[in-house]
Amino acid sequence: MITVYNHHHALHQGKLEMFRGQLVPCFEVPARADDVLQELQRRQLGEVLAPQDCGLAPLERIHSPRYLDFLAGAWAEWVALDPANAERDALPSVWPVRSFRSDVLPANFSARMGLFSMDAGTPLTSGTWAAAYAGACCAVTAAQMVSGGARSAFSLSRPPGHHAGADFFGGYCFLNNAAIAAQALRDAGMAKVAVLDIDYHHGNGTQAIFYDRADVFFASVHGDPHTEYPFYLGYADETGQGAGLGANLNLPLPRGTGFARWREALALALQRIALSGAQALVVSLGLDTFEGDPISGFQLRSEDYFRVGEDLAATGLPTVFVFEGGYAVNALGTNTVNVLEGYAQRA
Ligand code: Q9C
Ligand code: ZN
Repeated sequence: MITVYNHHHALHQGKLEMFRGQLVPCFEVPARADDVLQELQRRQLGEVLAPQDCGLAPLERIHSPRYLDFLAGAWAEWVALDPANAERDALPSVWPVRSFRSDVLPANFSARMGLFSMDAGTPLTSGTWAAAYAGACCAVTAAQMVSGGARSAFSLSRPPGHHAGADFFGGYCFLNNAAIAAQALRDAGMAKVAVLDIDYHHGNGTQAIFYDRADVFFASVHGDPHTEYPFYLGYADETGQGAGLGANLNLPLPRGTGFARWREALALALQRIALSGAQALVVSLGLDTFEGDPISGFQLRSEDYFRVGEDLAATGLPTVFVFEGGYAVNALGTNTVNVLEGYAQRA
C-alpha cells in the first residue's frame, strides 16, 4: 500500500474550538497524522510519497469558485481587520439560517465566515489553506495511482474533509478530499465510483455534493444524527434525488454500538456498493469509531480494525483510502494501520 503524505499538514494547527459555551483546545491536532505516519513506518506498510502539485482544477470540480477564493484569502483578510488577529484563529459567530439570503456575498469578513461555514468548532488559521490544499493534492495523487492501476493507495493528511460541502467548511474540514478523489477517479475515466464513509460522524459534505448524481454512490455508517454531530443530515430516509435517487445509503446506529452490529451495517453498505456497479471505491477512513475516542460513542476495539480492512479488501474494488477523523491520538496510529494491514493481507 502506497501512502501519499501531506508534509505540510501541521501548517493547520487550530488553537481553540467552541464546545458547550466554552472555547476548549482543539481535538483535531497535528499529532494525529504524525502518529499514523510513525506507525506506518514502524510496521513497514509500504512507501511514503509526497503528492503532486495538482493545481486548483481538481478542487474546482467539487467546490464553488467563491468559496475557494474566500478560503485562499481568508487569513490575510482576518489579519487586515486587526494586526492582533495574527495571534488568534478566526471562528464564525453568525450564520444565514432559514429566511436569510445566501446569494449575496457580504463585504464584512465575519458575515462571509458565517456564509461559508456550518459551526464554530472549526478554527481557520494562518496555514489552513496551505495545509488543506496540499491535502487535496494527496487525495488527487492517490486517486491517480488507483486509476492508473494500483490496487490501493492511502491519502494521509489533515485537516479532514468529509463535512466540507461545495461551499462551506465545518466539522474540522475545509476541502472535501474524499469527494475530490472520487471526482478525480471519474475524470480519469471510471464510469461509476462509490464513496464509503466509516467515520463516526455522517459525511454530510460528501453526501450533499453527490446527492443528485447517479455516477457516485455514497454510503455511510455513522452515529445517529438525532443525537450525534452533524445533526442536520445523515438520516436513513435520505436516498438521493433526481438522477441520484437510490444512489445514497445512510446507516445510522445508536451511541454505544459495538463491532458486531457495526460490522453488519458495513456488510450491508458493501453489498449495496457491489450492486451499484462501482469500478472503484473511496473510503472516508475515520477512526473515531474507536471505544476510546474522546468525542464519539461507538465501541470498536483496536483488533476490530483488522477485520474492517479485510472486509473492505473482500470487495475486490481498487480503493483510495482518505484519512478523516479519529481523536484518541495514542491509539490512532495503531487503529489506522490495522485497517490498512488487514486490507493489504487480504487484497
Ligand atoms: N466540539 C470529523 O471527525 N464537534 N469531524 C463535535 C465537539 C464536531 C468531527 C463536538 C465534530 C466534528 C472529521
Ligand atoms: Zn468524525
